[in-house]
Amino acid sequence: MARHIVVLNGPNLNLLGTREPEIYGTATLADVERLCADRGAEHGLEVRCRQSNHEGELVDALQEAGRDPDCVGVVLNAGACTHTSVALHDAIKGTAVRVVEVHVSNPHAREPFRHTSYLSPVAEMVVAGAGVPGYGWAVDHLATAPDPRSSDARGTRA
Ligand code: CA2
Repeated sequence: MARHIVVLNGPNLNLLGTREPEIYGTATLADVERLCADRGAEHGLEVRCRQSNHEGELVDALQEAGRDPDCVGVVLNAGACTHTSVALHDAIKGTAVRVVEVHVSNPHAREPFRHTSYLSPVAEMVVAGAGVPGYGWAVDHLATAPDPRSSDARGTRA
């Protein structure tokens, strides 16, 4: 099996580029997935993209990624589940899969209910407010940063 990154998008992200361009821009989910695939290819990695409007399917995808030794990590924009989901928090923690949390907008600059993330405490990195390019940086990170779970990486971070 090819070494790969999973790009996982949650509820309503299939609507990207169709409404609220002042918040989310005009790029579509297909554009996001193409960007990630191209960026992964630059690093010699396959990128597998999934989108679901269902929390449980996101949990399943995280568990599958965590079981797969060829999965380098997950780029996760969990959409609104970011702000509600203990199940996603537990899935990330329980599988120890590497996760970069991505948001197109900056939730901290929006309504108070978006200021809490259940995922940030268990994410390796968070990219928020950078628009669609943030997905590419998340792929870059997973492809190039030392795996913090490996003994080689211990002591390399400030
Ligand atoms: O900024 C982000 O990427 C978010 O994860 C997007 C979520 C939102 O609930 C988070 O607070 C921040 C919502 C995704 C909905 O996307 C739409 C895009 C276009 C039109 C309608 C919804």
